[in-house]
Amino acid sequence: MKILSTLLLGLFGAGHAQAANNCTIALKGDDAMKFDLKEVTVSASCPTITVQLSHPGKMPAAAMGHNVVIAATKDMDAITRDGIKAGLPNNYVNKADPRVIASTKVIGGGEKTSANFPGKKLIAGGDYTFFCSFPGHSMLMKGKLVVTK
Ligand SMILES: [Cu+2]
Repeated sequence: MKILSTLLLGLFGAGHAQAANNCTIALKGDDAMKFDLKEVTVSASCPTITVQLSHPGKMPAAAMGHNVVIAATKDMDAITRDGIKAGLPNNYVNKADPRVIASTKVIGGGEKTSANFPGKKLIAGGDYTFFCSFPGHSMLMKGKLVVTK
């Protein structure tokens, strides 16, 4: 029993060490208007952070489209409001908005997309949120982006 718990501790320890240097934000957004994760941890020391989004649903982008926007939590509401004005042709993001740290295009069921940004755009310990800026979705489709050094 003692050996087993030591082994488990070892596994958990390794898992945490890996998470500390994570450079990928991988999310799924489905027809139920949900992301599969509520929290993702990335490192500000990553030269490049990759945002990966897949939509395992069936509904088209115009009806149940999803994107991923990375921003400071305090900017989420304003970015979402401006994104609605920008519309679907602009992926519900105002491209000139300096508050948007990163964003993917809007995809529908069966599609995948990704976007990259430098880790240095994030500050370790900062208050960041990932969310979908499709109108009405950020109420449910959001999560905490934890940033380590
Ligand atoms: Cu969405």
